[in-house]
Amino acid sequence: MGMDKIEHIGIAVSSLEKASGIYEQLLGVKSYKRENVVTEQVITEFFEVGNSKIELLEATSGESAISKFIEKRGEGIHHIAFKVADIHQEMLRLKSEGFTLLSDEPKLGADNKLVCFVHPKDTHGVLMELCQEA
Ligand code: CMX
Repeated sequence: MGMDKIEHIGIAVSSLEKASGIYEQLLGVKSYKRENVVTEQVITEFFEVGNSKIELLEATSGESAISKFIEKRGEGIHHIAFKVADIHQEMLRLKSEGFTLLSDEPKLGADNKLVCFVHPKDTHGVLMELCQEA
C-alpha cells in the first residue's frame, strides 16, 4: 500500500507546438508519444526522463480542466502523478483518510493508465493523480 513512485509531472501549456520543442531541448530527448485524450479534452505529449516522465497538456476545448487552469493560474505545473500497484485499494485508503477523490471509479486516462485525481484543496494546493497501468 502507498504510492510507488512519481510516475510523471503534468505541465499545462497553451501551445503544445511551442512547448514541445522547448522541452525536447531542455531534456535532451524526443517525446515518445502524443495522444488526444478525448474524455479529458486534452492533447498530451510524454517525455521519458530516467524512470519518470514529463507530460505536457494542451486543452482541446474551453471546457477542459487545462483551459480553466491556464485562465486562472497561467501555464505551469498542473499535477503530480503517482504510480500505484492497486488503484482501487489506494482510492479506498485515501477516502478513509478523508481525502476528496475527483471520481468514484478509476477512469481510463492518457498513456494507457487507469487514473484518479485527489482535490488540490486537500493537498495544500497541488492536484495529485494516482495511476496504474491499464
Ligand atoms: N492544481 C492546483 N490547484 C488547482 C488546480 C490544479 N491543477 N486546478 C484548479 N485548482 C484550484 C483553483 O485555482 C481553485 O482555487 P481557488 O479556490 O483558490 O480559486 C480551486 O482549485 C477550485 O477550482 P475551481 O475552478 O472551482 O474548480 P475547477 O472547476 O477548476 O476544478 C479540479 C478543479 C481540480 C477539481 C478539476 O480540474 C478536476 O477535476 N481535475 C481532474 C481532471 C484533470 O485535471 N484532467 C486534466 C488532466 C488529464 C490528464 O492528465 O490526462
